[in-house]
Amino acid sequence: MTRSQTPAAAGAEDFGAARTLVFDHAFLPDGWARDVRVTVQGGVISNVAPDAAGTGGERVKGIAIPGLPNLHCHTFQRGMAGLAERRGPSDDSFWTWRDVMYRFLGRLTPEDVEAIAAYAYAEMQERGFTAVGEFHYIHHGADGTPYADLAEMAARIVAAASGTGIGLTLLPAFYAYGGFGAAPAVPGQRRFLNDPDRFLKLVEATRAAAARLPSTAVGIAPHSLRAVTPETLAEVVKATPQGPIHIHIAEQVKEVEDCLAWSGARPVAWLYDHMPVDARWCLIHATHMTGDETRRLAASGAVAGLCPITEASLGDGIFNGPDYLAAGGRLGVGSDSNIEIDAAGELRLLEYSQRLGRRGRNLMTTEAGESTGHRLFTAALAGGAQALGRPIGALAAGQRADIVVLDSEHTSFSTVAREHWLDSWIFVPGRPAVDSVFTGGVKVVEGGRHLQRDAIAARYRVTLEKLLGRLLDA
Ligand code: NGQ
Ligand code: ZN
Repeated sequence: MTRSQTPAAAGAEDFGAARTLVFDHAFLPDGWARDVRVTVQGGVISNVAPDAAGTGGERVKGIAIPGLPNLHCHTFQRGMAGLAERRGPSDDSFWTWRDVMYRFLGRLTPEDVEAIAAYAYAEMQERGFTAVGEFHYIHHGADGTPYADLAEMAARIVAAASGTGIGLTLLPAFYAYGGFGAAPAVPGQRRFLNDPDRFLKLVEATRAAAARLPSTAVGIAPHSLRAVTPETLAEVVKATPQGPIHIHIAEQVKEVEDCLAWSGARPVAWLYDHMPVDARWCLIHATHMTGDETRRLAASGAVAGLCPITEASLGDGIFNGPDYLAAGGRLGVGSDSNIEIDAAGELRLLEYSQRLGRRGRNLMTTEAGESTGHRLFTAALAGGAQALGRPIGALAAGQRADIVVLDSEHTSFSTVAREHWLDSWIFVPGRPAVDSVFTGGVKVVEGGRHLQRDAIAARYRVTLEKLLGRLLDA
């Protein structure tokens, strides 16, 4: 099967005439407003006017909020969700999960990756995410041989995003070694490997593939300190003067111990001692930090990329949220392994994990009287937009028209005043609350269902049947 030709379903790149949408309610940068007229041109908001009832435009029932950026995703892992939840022969851990994950990805063809990505991206939009940062590391064929087009897999990600309408920041991962100190890679990592030269060619080829979906941003993602050496990390960062830089860091205790044994420093401290970490950077997980590391991350202006559902699933630990917020740190959320895709759910677990660890409540706040939902949501909008390098994160002129509309008849909203709506959306889940979604001003979800759901789900089902049949035979 060739790459999907699905015309942007989605039409996220509909550069046609201006379109005017009028929302019953909308969450604007300075708070809630009624009868909000949003004018969209070329996928971007050109004007926002509150109290605009009766001035024309398409009426949209419900509560409009900016779509949340999903800043960290390995989309293919959606296809193995639930398949590593069985006790193994020895103690299960992040590392035994990783073995299952490597076994799964060893089977994936480019067609499979595209089919799984399309399904996950459609689901993201149904659950409140309108842009995704794809931390992309399956580059080569199963034996490690590059495809004829070095960016074949990246092109599949672009095709999937294009067919669903989700906004994309593509982050090709640089992966050169199997562990700290240039340890050799294991066979399960063959598909990820490049030296700096070939990686930089891959980034160029990725930019060419991304140009097919004009709003796509491209950055780089040194996979982790485990997968690079100081020299190769410095080389790829130096050769990439623009765009986001994402890296997994300090997710597991073993990783911190191995880093200490290798360098005498903890991962986050090592990174700050050796690299020019600034607002272009997004540190994924940063679970295990000292107070000093927490303050350095906050002061640098980098974003902490938190993935609370995956971090719970993998047994990583709990991010030091309250101290980080008190130090003015920026954060965003990601669906990472995609075992559960839900924007509100990530924010909820970010707060609940703090409550469980610290035995308190409303911990991801700094001011008395502050709404926890409001703080989490606005922080993750700003941090997510920064980390994805995209003009998103607010219903305001100049931003992409990526808008999630909540069902105003849902009891989470219909029974409470609007200053509680974000808390209700995040903390009172029940029936899914997303009604419609617009990306680039074009409707992609209606009645809680992606408009292409049936075709995308059918292809996904066939793909999984093929893959899991083979996995069971293995
Ligand atoms: C990944 N995922 O690259 O998919 C990683 C696991 C690793 C998370 N860390 C593999 N959640 O870190 O080596
Ligand atoms: Zn990850």
